[in-house]
Amino acid sequence: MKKLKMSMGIWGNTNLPDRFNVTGFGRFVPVVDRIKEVGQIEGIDGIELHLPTELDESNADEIEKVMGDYNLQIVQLCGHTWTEKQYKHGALANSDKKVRDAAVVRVNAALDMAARFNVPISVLWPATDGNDFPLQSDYLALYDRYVQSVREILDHLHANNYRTRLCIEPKPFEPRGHIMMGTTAQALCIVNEVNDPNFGINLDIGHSLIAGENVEDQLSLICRYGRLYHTHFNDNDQQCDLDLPPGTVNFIRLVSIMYVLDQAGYDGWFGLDLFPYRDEPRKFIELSRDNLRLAGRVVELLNENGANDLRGCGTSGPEMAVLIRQCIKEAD
Ligand SMILES: [Mn+2]
Repeated sequence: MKKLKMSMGIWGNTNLPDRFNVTGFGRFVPVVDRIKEVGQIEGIDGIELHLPTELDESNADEIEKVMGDYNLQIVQLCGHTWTEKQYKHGALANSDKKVRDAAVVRVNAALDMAARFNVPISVLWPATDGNDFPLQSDYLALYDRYVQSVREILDHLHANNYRTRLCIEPKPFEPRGHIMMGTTAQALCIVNEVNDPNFGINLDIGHSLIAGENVEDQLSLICRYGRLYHTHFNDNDQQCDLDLPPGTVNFIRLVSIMYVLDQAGYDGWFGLDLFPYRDEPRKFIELSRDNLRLAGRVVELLNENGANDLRGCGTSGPEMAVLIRQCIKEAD
């Protein structure tokens, strides 16, 4: 099997408060120790972080050294635009130009740091751009301002000849009641409008699931336009964004996702966006790695056993279900 390149978002392997327990059930782990923990886990070769929360000028040298010690690379660096008070009513689409400008400066700073570490991906998550109350926000204006901010960021990126690719990560709700561009196709619509080779999609599987989406359809649509630049893997039961290890809620769905990625020739990273509120992060990471590998082996067996022909005709639902079951048994 082709080796799966996996990266872990290091916001997940530390203490994780929730809104009902703002002190969390775990213990705070310093960033460098989180990176070391990831580095010790076989099969995880990359990390994902935020600037300035987890990486900034003050600790960049130290992080560079630790990454060298563990042979890790930074796969994704995201400019944090939702944790400070000024962003409570939005960031890149905020109605206040000063706040919007601050968000652009923040993303640009992440891109500047990304250049130092040759980071391939930088995520844009419109976390607080949206609405809670009906008619609270003018969406025509939100889209105008969001696209304008993205164009300014891309101008900065190209003016510096950066190679990092900027990705929208759509999510339908939480923290806002509605987040703008909440579905995959909405994000893709804006990506296609901006039409820049350094601007694409990071599909977070869990976000797509809570939007009620059929993930294999969404991935196929993004790949149709060549805009799938990154992925975030996790699982949930389509009620809330639980960020459980991929394949733990619905393993067959994970197989279907991996099948479509293989079919599309996806050669990017398999990011892990996990929130182990109550469990050991290491268990979440290892379970995720093992489930991704198992699903990958199932996909290989499906390919060897005629899944493509069965699927091509679109008339063999029960036969495909049996084949998937047989391949899971054989792979495990
Ligand atoms: Mn994510």
